[in-house]
Amino acid sequence: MDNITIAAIATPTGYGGIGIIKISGKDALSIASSIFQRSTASSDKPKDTNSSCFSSLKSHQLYYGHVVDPANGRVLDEVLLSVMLAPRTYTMEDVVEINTHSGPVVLASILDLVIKKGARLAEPGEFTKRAYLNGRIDLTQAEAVIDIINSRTDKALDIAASQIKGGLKSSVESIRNSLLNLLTEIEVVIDFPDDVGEIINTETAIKVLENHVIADLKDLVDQYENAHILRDGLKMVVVGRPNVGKSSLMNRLIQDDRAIVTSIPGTTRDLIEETLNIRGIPVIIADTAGLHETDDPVEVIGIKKAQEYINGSDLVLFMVDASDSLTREDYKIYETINDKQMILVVNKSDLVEDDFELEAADFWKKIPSIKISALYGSGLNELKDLIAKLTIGEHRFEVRNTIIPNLRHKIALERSLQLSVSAVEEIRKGTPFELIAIDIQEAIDTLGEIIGVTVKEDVIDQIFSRFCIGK
Ligand SMILES: Nc1nc2c(ncn2[C@@H]2O[C@H](COP(=O)(O)OP(=O)(O)OP(=O)(O)O)[C@@H](O)[C@H]2O)c(=O)[nH]1
Ligand SMILES: [Mg+2]
Repeated sequence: MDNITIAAIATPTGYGGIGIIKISGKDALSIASSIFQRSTASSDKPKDTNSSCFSSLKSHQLYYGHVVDPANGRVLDEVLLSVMLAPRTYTMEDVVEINTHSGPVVLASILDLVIKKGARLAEPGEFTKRAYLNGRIDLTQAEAVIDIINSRTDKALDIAASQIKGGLKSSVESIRNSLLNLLTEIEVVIDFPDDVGEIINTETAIKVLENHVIADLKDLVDQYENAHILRDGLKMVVVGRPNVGKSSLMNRLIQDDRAIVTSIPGTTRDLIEETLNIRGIPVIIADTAGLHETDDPVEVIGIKKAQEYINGSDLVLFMVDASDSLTREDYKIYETINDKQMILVVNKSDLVEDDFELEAADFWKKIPSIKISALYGSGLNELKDLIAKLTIGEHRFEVRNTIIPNLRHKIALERSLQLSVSAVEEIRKGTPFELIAIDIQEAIDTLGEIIGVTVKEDVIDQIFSRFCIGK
């Protein structure tokens, strides 16, 4: 990390009430002072700039005044300046935020001035990266910042909020500390091999590993398996042959006329993605081009896109038309998706009798299925219940269970679990402690990757590249 002062527009671009330019670093205050003229309550006219008065500015206070270009005296905006001095700030550096009126031109002009005065444009996530590198937060808390911003449901927000408070961090730290304590004892044994019995009780060591390491690691991995979808979202795709009603269902679910619906087969040619909330699960739903054999070059591309999307999806809604007999094409589509978790959605049930049963091959009977009418909206609640049941099973989401690792954490947790299990086996076998120490050290380092104590530069870069500029 260089220690150049950084700056960025921290609010979304566009027209609005307030826009914020954030400056962080050792020169934040002097840069802000060089373009800010403070006004007193009795006069809202800019006064002469007096940079030295900035030394008297108190931390965590708001100051009223104007941004003025010192080169020509041009007043750019009436602003509020928040001054926050290190270390009690987001980055643990001096931070100044200029609250301006929000418009693309005014924000860009003020940012430009700040850059001219010596700040560098911040990279995506660089403020949060500094908070991490300066030790205010660990890596899981930094990741939670982006999760909070991206939360699409209340539950996703609860999970991210618990992580930003350090819930996952302290669970991982506590497991890591148990391993560190054990390693310290083992290292003493290695130095004084004759006193093994006095220094370490192997039964106690195994108990520590089993009760305070392995059990807790398993819990966290289970939490991921059971509930990560609540945060990461479910990738769901509607597939079927042309004209069965895929776009009608998508529109119904998102309650918007997003996709064009017509009675002409082959209406949808491109892939259309939307997000929605189904029983608290953030769902990304995709409507696809009807799958069938065609020479139409546009449809061919659409069908290829659909097939690629299906491969990366978590759940397929396989739609067939109740008012029409199943065709060879329906079976062909089934062949391409049968390794996926799916729901057979029998649409247009309004056109058939209530006791209608789909005449399908026996092996289809095992697929969870539901009758709906996308046109009239019937069966949609049952469909949502089924989606939730298949996704999070019977697991009830409890607030106390908000510590939910992400995929990066889970991979590291599994690795340290594997190492700890093997350490127990080796201790039982009487393997020399030198060798056991290697496994334990690696388990410690792997847990360190989660919280960012032992982590490679490229992992850090990859995490922060997901951020937006100004965060
Ligand atoms: N009666 C009835 N008609 C429906 C239902 N769902 C869709 N339709 C009609 O079926 C036709 C095709 O609907 P779409 O939603 O465009 O079907 P699609 O599967 O997206 O079609 P492609 O994009 O061509 O693959 C339209 O005329 C819809 O109004 C339903 O539940 N009942
Ligand atoms: Mg369509």
